[in-house]
Amino acid sequence: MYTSTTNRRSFIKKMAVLSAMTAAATMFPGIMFAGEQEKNLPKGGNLDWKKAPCRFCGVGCGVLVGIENGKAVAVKGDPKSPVNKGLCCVKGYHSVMAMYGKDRLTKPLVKKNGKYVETSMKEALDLIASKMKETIKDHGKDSVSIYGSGQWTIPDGYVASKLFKGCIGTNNVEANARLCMASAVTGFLTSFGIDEPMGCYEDIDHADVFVLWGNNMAEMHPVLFSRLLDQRLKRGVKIIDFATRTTRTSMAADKSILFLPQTDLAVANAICYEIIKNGWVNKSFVEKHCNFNKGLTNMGYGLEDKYKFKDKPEKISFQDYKKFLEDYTPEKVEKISGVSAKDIKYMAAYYGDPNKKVMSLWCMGPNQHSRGTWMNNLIYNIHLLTGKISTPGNSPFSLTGQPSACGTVREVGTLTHKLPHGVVMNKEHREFAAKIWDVPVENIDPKPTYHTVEMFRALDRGDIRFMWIQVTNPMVTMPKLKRYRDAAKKEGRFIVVSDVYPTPTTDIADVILPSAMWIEREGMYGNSERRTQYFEQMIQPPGEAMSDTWQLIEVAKRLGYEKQFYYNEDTHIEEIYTEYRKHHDNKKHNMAPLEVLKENPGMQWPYVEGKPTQWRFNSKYDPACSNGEDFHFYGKKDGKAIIWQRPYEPAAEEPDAEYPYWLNTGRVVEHWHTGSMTRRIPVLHKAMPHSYVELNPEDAKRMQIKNGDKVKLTTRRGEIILPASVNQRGVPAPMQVFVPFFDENMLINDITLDSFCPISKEPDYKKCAVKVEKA
Ligand SMILES: Nc1nc2c(c(=O)[nH]1)N[C@H]1C(S)=C(S)[C@@H](COP(=O)(O)OP(=O)(O)OC[C@H]3O[C@@H](n4cnc5c(=O)[nH]c(N)nc54)[C@H](O)[C@@H]3O)O[C@H]1N2
Ligand SMILES: Nc1nc2c(c(=O)[nH]1)N[C@H]1C(S)=C(S)[C@@H](COP(=O)(O)OP(=O)(O)OC[C@H]3O[C@@H](n4cnc5c(=O)[nH]c(N)nc54)[C@H](O)[C@@H]3O)O[C@H]1N2
Ligand code: SF4
Ligand SMILES: [Mo]
Repeated sequence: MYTSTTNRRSFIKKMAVLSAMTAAATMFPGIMFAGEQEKNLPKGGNLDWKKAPCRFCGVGCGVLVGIENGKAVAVKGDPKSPVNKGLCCVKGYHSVMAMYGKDRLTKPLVKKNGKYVETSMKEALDLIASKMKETIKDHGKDSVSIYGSGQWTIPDGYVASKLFKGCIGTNNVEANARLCMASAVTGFLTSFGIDEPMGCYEDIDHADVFVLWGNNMAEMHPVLFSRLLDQRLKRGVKIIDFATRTTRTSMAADKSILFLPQTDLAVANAICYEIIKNGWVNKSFVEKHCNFNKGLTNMGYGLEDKYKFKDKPEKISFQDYKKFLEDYTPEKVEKISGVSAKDIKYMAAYYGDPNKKVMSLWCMGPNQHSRGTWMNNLIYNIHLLTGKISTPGNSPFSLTGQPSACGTVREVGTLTHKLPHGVVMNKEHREFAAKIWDVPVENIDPKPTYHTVEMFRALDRGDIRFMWIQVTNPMVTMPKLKRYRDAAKKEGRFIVVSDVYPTPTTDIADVILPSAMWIEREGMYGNSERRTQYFEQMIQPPGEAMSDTWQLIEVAKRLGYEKQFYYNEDTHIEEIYTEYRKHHDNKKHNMAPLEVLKENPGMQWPYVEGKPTQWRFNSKYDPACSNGEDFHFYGKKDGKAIIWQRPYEPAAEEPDAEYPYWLNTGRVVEHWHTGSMTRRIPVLHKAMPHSYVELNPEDAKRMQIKNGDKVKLTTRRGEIILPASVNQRGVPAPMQVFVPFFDENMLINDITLDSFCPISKEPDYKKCAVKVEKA
């Protein structure tokens, strides 16, 4: 059991004061260096330090958690971790406090006559199982669904997929990574035929130039960003921030280049135009290793229910591609994008210089984009044309957001069309999974059902009647939220929410299950660089809180799947991981055994003959290469990567006379997403107590809005009032505003748009049209 309330409060207070002092003393905002981390350790304590991956972002820092009398009381960066080499950021440093908020959920709650009533875990699980049975009987197997998370551990996602896809036989399995990494996945699949980055963080130590394609790395991937800054001190590397808004990242960069929202498509094509025009194409690489394709255009934006799209790839010649790029001369693109032809040529010259190694980094800018798959393809085009790929320092690197978006969603395959090793549409993949899951192959449905936005639309229509939500807070994070909140509240819907705190999502639940969090249970996460990291259970969860994995196993057994869910309570995590590894038992994806994970600060896959693979597709490093050449893009049948012809197309909703501004949304360094955890960490909450709308100073002046004044934002979906932020942390370009989404009291998603990339189905949270007025 965890600490008593009084102890906990005084502990949190003490930590808050101490850490506020150190945070202010750090050289770089948000980073905690080793010396500073040590200064705050409880005096005279006898801490037992245990290793874990950080709870928060996809960087996946290795941390050491200090345990004293059954409580987690301190965190420091693990000097042995090659990811962070002893550093950690403010979120990681304070992460243990997120487990000790005073309103932690400790008992199951069941809604009876509009009120939540405490019940036992056994009764709550019985109720969930009987509701599922009843719903399947009355409405068919595709009326029950699970909506999970990139913050699920690998075992959580694995048992969810096995239960729903393998046993119940519905592909109604989705995760919040659809809102986050889906475009990265379809980008990889279309360009290379296989998911996840070819390179690794060590690329940072070799690259000469870093181009950030619309991500605020200083705030969102702070420890990795500090590695870039460190290389600049040591080797004078260049950092270019190519973005729509001036952020801390832009301020720290050597050069900040601003473009108009959505026009990154045009600029990327202009860079390719320059590369070809100036003879910077790596001809032998392109001839040996690349094909050229075009796909359908004018794809739409997914705004209507049951929207379907299937691309029709067609081979084209290099000459066709060259001709297509004539529409994208730097001079023409300057007019669309607001980026000067000179700056476009400046970026192209770095990519084109054979003596410069270039690392491109991106996250939500290119992914949450109505042409997100295309944006990912276009960045790969630049690296493929110049042959700057899969070698140390030459690296198109798609950063992931959540601690296990790669590990649990992409690798375990917790998306409607996916299986751990492949896709539901493929007969061999189904047979392979069914054998490991010990279910009849006919159980696995060959047809994908709903991607996330469509899953909530199906709940609204009544096609879905039961939804289990774990480790995600969709009633804050879904776009065009009002529709989906109303949907969840409709008669005849049954919603189960597993969480650690009350949230707007537990507010719409019929059953709330208290979950064990992070090191209160055992598990694994997989980070951006294909590193799988294990953590043991270090402390007891509060009250009746239970791991998400075990909740699912208990329900699976009640549904009659004892044979498939044979796991032993004491050893189930090991059993599940060992079973899971069988899905990836090949040179392209083999995962390290548990003993290796336990001994090391994580291990990268493919893990082949006792060694991790750092650079995939390069025969010098990757044992899966088998074509006898220097490179082998083995994700594609002919071993060649694809350079895609992808045009510029406008956003789903662009500013007009009535709604003249762009609305952009995102995050801040202090808070994790919906703030459910970080707002319960006093020092972080104090540093960033509520949301705001950032305005460009010129716009603010014209509207006579001062910092702190109330501002009304209106879109076609509704309105919201927020305090203005002028000349504070970030500065949007003229006629654009920015709002973070961490504050459940100012739900910006009530007014965002649910348009998505037709290929990835990832919503574009970065763009819609908004009216801005002084309130
Ligand atoms: N402190 C903290 N760290 C986090 C998180 C957190 O909540 N808090 N969340 C984690 C998660 S899950 C994620 S996904 C990442 C997100 O990490 P980021 O992607 O870095 O963060 P965001 O604030 O979502 O997006 C900011 C960027 O979107 C760009 N952008 C806006 N419009 C466009 C456009 O049209 N094109 C392009 N190319 N760029 C555009 C802006 O230029 C800006 O740099 O952060 C992870 N790390
Ligand atoms: N407007 C706007 N909206 C966005 C985005 C944006 O840029 N703009 N970004 C999107 C992106 S990239 C992402 S990744 C999503 C993130 O969206 P969400 O996943 O919805 O947000 P989180 O706050 O991370 O939700 C995690 C929940 O899990 C709970 N929790 C913590 N630990 C545990 C545990 O061990 N077990 C259980 N069961 N629960 C636990 C937390 O209290 C919290 O309620 O938001 C998306 N929404
Ligand atoms: S950078 Fe990310 S993984 Fe590292 S300590 Fe911070 S939140 Fe944790
Ligand atoms: Mo994300």
